[in-house]
Amino acid sequence: MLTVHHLENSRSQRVLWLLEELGVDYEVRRYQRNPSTSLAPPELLDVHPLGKSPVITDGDDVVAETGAIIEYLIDTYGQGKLLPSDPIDVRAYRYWMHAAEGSVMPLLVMTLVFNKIETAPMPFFIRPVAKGIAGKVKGSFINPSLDRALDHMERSLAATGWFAGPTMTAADIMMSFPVEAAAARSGLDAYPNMQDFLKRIHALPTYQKALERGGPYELMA
Ligand SMILES: N[C@@H](CCC(=O)N[C@@H](CS)C(=O)NCC(=O)O)C(=O)O
Repeated sequence: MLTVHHLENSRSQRVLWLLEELGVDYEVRRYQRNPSTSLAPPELLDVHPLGKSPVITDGDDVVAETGAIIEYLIDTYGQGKLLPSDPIDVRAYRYWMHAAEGSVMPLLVMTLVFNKIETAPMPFFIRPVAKGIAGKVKGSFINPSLDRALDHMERSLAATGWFAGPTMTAADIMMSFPVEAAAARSGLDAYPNMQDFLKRIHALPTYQKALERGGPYELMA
C-alpha cells in the first residue's frame, strides 16, 4: 500500500490532492508539529534521513521531496493524466515544477523566518537591533525578489488560469502551495489571477477530499 507520511499544516497537502486527482488508493500516516518549534516530530527521521514531509513509501520505495514525489506518482500511476501535451506548455510545466520549491518557496520561508525575528520574545534592548536587521534584509533582498516572483506567477496565469497550458496539470498542484503560502504571508490583494486560481482549486471535490484525509491545514503568516 502506498503511504503518505503527512505532516499537519504542511506542503504535504499537495501530494494528497494529487493522489485524489489520480484516483490512487493510499493510506495517510499523520504527524504533528512540535507545538513550540513547529518542527516535524523525530518519528519522520525513521522514514527518511531529513525527517521532513512529504515523504511517501510505496512497497520498499521511499520517495522524498515534493517535486520528486509528484513526478514519481505521475510516472507510476498517472496514465498520462495531468500532463501538458503542447511542447511550449511542457516547458512551462517543467519550469513551474522546479520553480515552486527552487525559487518561490525559499523566499516565502525567508519571509516567515524574518517576520518571526521581528516578533520573537527578546530583551527590550535587543529588539530595535533585531528589527533593524530583519527590516533591512526584507527591504533590500527578500521583498523585491518575492514581488518579482509573484508578479511572474500572476502574469503566467493570465492566459488560461493555469500555470502550464489550457488545462490543470501537476504543475498547478505543485504551485498551489506557494500561492497558498503567499496568500497567508503577504495577501494576494494585488494578484487577482492568483486569487481566482485559489478559488477554483479550493472548490474541487478532489481538493476537498484531500483536506479531509490530511487534517489541519493552516499556513503560518
Ligand atoms: N523542498 C522540500 C521541503 C520539505 C519541508 O521543508 N517540509 C516541511 C513541511 S512544510 C517540514 O517538514 N517542516 C518541518 C521541519 O522542518 O521539521 C519539499 O518540497 O518536500
